[in-house]
Amino acid sequence: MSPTLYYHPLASYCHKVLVALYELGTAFEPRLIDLGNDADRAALRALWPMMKFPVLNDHARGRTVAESSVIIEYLDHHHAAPHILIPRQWEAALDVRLWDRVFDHHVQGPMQEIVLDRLRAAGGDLPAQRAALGSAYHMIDERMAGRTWVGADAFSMADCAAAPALFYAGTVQPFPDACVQLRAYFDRLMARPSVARVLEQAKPYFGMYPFAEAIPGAFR
Ligand SMILES: N[C@@H](CCC(=O)N[C@@H](CS)C(=O)NCC(=O)O)C(=O)O
Repeated sequence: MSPTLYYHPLASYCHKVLVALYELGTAFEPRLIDLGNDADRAALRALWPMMKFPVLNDHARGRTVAESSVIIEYLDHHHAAPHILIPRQWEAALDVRLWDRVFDHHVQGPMQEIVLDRLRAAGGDLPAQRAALGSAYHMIDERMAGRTWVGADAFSMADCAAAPALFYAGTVQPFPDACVQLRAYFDRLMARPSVARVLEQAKPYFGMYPFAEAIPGAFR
């Protein structure tokens, strides 16, 4: 029996896990959660009281797994050809985990605060969050010098985290022109079939996104 993924097609942390599932070729049952629906909220709460998605329910192993990075570690471990997304070599794995954290905390974090501010119509300028994104962009740009993927030589969990983080962050705070390596990395990520598939599935929901007008035409 395939695991069930509780998710929403628009949600950036769900994108991260969907990219991993498609990279690994893991069969799963998608269970869309509408947070405006009481029954869906109750289903999510029963699995993960923090009420955040994605959550993976692996019925066959009797295990519920929350937190996008932990879900990817779990999938990578149990996949028939494990250690595709997290390298077996310890030092290399450490780099992947570091860059995964960078994208979650220093790109998704400030990006989500800016998005929430617009959702609440609070009208804040949020200079600290914008400055944090600017610092992250420059650090990623430097990291990408001479590299194809951010965490390891091959596509890894860090790239799964980078794709949705940069996709949505670019709509709230454009990448500086000078960050040519970051821009080239973003284009490589968007061209990756797993990422393109996730964005294609998100398309019908983009109208719900408060910065929908800033999503590049190629993805709408
Ligand atoms: N640290 C969590 C973050 C998950 C998260 O924030 N998910 C968002 C969607 S992208 C969510 O559940 N939002 C609904 C809410 O906060 O009510 C992870 O990595 O999975």
